[in-house]
Amino acid sequence: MITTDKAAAIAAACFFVSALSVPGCEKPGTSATSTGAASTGQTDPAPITHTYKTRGIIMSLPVPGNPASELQIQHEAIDGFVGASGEIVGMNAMTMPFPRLATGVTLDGLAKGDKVEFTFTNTWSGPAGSRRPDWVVDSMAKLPADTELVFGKKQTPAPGGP
Ligand SMILES: [Cu+2]
Repeated sequence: MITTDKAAAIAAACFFVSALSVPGCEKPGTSATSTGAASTGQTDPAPITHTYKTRGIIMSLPVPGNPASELQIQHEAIDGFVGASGEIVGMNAMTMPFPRLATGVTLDGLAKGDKVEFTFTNTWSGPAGSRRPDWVVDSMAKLPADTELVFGKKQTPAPGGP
């Protein structure tokens, strides 16, 4: 199985890359909303949970008996993706692993190269400044092969911008 640590590390990298192109979001943990909890060292801020719907292409599927295999999807940009600080930072189109499926979600009948529409829920939790993502696929549906997907940049306004 893919460990949560691995998934979180990849997610953090994913988020980091996304944050880089958003002025003002380079250091999510240092925002005014999180410094209070960080300085007191008491209670972690409340988890931030959001569900996203996007489309993509199956790049790889988990193979039974092969712990190194996993579901990877190249997904379209997610404009509304919420970062660790609770602000919308967006996510560019990218390939990322989705190792966890909610109960009842199946990959049966899906093959590499299939186009899909899916939803996933991400929760940021942990201490301010070092929040970790954790995401689970909630639904998965195959799209017609001739569906046109767009793998581009997110359209997320810069914080404080027009
Ligand atoms: Cu991503």
